[in-house]
Amino acid sequence: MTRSLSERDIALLVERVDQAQRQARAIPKLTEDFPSMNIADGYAVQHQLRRRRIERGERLIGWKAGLTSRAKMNQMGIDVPSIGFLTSSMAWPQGQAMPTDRMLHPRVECEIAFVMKQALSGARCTREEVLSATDFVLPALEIIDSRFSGFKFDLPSVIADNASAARLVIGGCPCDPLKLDLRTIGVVLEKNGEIVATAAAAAVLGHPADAVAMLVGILAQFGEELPAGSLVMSGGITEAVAVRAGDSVIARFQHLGSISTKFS
Ligand code: OOG
Ligand code: MG
Repeated sequence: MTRSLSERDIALLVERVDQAQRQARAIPKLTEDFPSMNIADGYAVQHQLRRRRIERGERLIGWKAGLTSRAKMNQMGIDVPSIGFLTSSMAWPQGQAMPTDRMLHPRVECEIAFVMKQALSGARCTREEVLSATDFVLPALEIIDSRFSGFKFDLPSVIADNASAARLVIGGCPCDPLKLDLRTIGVVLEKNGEIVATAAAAAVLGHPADAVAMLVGILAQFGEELPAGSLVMSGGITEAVAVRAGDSVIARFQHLGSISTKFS
């Protein structure tokens, strides 16, 4: 797909989203001022934001797939998966309360994280290639926080906002994905001791490794690869759950262990 916006408009949007992310200030979705904005424009903004954050000293640690489960697609009203980048400043240690004062309207997602031992590239990456290039999988929580008012956006806007990436917590037991059937891994998400969502990992595009293959395909469109050592978040298995200061969440994954966090 070719871009519809000029370099000047892209630069303006990069500045707008960067400020919103840094100041935790809500802005209207970008297509309100730029109705012709398309997916390619969204990724152009995201790429420049990535460059800015790396220039400021953040390290690229991997990538995330977003909107990969029916639950997430229905919740957000978008049925096309997308990707975003992950940096060192987004990783949060398990066991340390996560402040919410720099977030607008955080939501928690339970996901399977992949750690890659081999690089992957190409437009037609397969599930089998992903599984054999994976060092191990881990249970993870992603904390998303849209910079758009009311958590309302369309696909070009959310791509520009780096797929709502905010923070992530990983833990549990590293497992070899070839020794498990990832499709049937069940997850129970609890908030403040109550079960708020349950699902099996097949909710993510039929198999979470397919989300990684999809991500590799999108990277290939930009002439990029998924490097060895990357962390990949394969996408929320259940709906995202809103949280605020004082809440605690735990996601219990079958076979992989639990992952929890508390918000302050
Ligand atoms: C977009 C990001 C979605 C996932 O796991 O599906 C995402 C959003 O819903 O704000 O991270
Ligand atoms: Mg996610």
